[in-house]
Amino acid sequence: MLFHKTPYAANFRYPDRYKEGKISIGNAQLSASVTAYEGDIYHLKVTADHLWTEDHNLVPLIAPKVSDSSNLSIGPKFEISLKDGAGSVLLETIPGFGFGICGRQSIFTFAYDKKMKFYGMGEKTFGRMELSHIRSRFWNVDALGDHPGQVWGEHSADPYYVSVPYLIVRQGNTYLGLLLHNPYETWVDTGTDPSFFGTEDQNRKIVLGSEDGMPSLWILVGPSLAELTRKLQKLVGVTPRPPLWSLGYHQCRWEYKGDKHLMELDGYMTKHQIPNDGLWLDIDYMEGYRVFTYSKEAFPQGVAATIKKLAPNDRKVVPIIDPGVKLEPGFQMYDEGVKKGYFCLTPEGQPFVGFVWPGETVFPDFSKSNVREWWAGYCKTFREEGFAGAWVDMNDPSTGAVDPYSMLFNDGKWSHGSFRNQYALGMQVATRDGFLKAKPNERPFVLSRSGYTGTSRYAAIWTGDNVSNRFYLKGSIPTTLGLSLSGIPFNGPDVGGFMNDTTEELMVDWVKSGFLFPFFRNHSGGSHRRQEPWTFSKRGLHIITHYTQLRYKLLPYLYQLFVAQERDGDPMLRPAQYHFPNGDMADDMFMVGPSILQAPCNDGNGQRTLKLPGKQWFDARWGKWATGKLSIQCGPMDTPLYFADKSIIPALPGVRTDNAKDLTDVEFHIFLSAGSTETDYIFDDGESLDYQKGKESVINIRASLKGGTLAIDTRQTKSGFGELTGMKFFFYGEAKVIKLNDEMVKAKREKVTWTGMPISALTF
Ligand code: NBV
Repeated sequence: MLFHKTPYAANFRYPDRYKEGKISIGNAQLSASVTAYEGDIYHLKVTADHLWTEDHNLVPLIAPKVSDSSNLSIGPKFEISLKDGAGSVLLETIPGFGFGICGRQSIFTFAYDKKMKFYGMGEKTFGRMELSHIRSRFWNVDALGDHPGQVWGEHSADPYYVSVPYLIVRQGNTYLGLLLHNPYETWVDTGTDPSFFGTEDQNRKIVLGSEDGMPSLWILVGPSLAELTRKLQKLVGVTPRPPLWSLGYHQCRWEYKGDKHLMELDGYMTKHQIPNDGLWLDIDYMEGYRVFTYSKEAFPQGVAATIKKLAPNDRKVVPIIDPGVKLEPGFQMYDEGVKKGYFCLTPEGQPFVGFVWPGETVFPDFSKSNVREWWAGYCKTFREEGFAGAWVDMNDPSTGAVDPYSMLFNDGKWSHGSFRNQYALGMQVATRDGFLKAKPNERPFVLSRSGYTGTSRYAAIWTGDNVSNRFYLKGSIPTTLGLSLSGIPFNGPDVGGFMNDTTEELMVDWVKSGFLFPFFRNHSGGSHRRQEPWTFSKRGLHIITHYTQLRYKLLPYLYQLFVAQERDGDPMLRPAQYHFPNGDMADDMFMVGPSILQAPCNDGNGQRTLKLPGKQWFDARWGKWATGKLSIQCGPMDTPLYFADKSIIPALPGVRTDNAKDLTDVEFHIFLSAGSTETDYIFDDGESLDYQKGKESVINIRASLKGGTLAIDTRQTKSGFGELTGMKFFFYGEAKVIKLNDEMVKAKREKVTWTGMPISALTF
């Protein structure tokens, strides 16, 4: 496959006629279904008996109700035209183009306008939010193994681990989404110059194409970015409320293998007062890299004994699980899989052999439900032994130096390309299921490297093997925002960088930039410099500890964002345009929910400029209101972080020196310059599925500031999980008198440290 070339629209044939669901292209007859759904959502699907007969999608989308009103019209040659309510064209095909086929390939092309802007595309490393003039492929790769070495370091590699062929098209402040729901290899072109030389303008097009498989295009109209993202998320499936511990700080390294490392890490975390929930085991914990085994030498008293020793500090242990099964007669998984026909086959009908850590390796065929069940059984046992979550790696699937095309699916009936992009998804479904089988009332946590549309329902994503350099640090913002806008909201990079030696400066900047990302894990390759917090200078350790403690302080707020994700579909991380529609999307800042804006100094020179959107923000460094364009100097300790005016942030009390996180004992930080605001604070046990049966509580908090009097009102609106055991208020604004639920309260001052110097806040 040529990663940087894509099929050309002129080589496709376009319909001669379209009538009553039948498309004619030359002598070929195809069938089309065009369905309108509530919310200005449309689905176009084409089938053809001689080309594509089976839908290989593993996880169906969740369509809203069918609607009888439609702004989408289809012309006599299957021309597509989408208008807004006022009749203006939002998107249309170019005469002579539109939907086309070339053998088994299919494309949808639309007219390109240079005023259009493009975003999304799932997991990409182009280093920017705006994606005009890009040809990009969607084909899950082991980025490090499948791209030539020269691509690594300071360049973007495309395609990447996760495939979500979803393109956001922006015109002014109207946003549309185009989602290809076809698991085969797909590609997107956002108006590139086909001549390669920058001379061709008239042939620029928007193209969404598939190498094979049933053409299936979803068109969603926002019109705002927030509405669009919610519609997409509900269509592909929201992320279920995760266990609270998974939102904590995770420590990982390709070296940790057993009792000794885990106990050492536990000791250091406690000694340095670094709150930490997850301790991760990389491949060396296994017995000769055999999946679902662990080395007796690494766990002399067994896994359960080590996990028991870690229980007093409530550390969770998460092991890596690779899909490749060692080809070794006598190894139980191998024998079982061969006997029952559970492995992917070659066209010759024998198990496909690749090369991964254990040497020659065969691969469970996750397209088959009995294989997923078999895999789930092993995961169940792992959960029962005490492992709290699963880290599913190499599920691109990575086959080492072996070309993967002869790895077939579904008993050899499905081509490699028909399922490759969903291989990780199948593994996620099975792994999550196994954890649920072991603990039916516990929220499972699965972290995956590769993924596909729908992964959001089963796993979080980490963005694979990055490099310890500024290119990847800076790129982590557009990459994670791209995923967030494309329906994969729970994600984050290896903080500090996986490959090469990190430096203290880089690590500290990465922690300051990433400490509020949805997923927060320090991970590094074993042959590089260690990067646990205590391996840096006293000052480095102090800064990393401070921001980790700050993440824990803000956990109740982060948790609200995950609750909102499941309920409404909003991603935790979002560009400022999510709330402030005007202006271009910046590559170097982001919002964490509706109330926090971060603009880290990632250039390494301690300075940057920033244009704050909207009106006023409370600058967490200096404890005062800020507005408009700012020229910023960043000290080693601080980072530019702002709280939105009119926001109420739930937080854990005081400074968090361990991982205790009782959601019933909270502070509310009220940022209010004038007027009024309100929020709902939702809390539950943070780990079980009881919230689905109503075991959660909701407190409504209102604050209003009038004539120097701040009035705060709290009202419990749901009590399924009881009441708060502690509640404290902090106010950032100007008030002379404070009234709390009609009772007069005297305010006193308290020092709170957000990111820079201690801020004097009112507390009562
Ligand atoms: O299991 C070893 C690594 C792991 O640490 C990393 O996070 C994965 O992305 N794994 C890839 C395999 C080796 C990569 C060179």
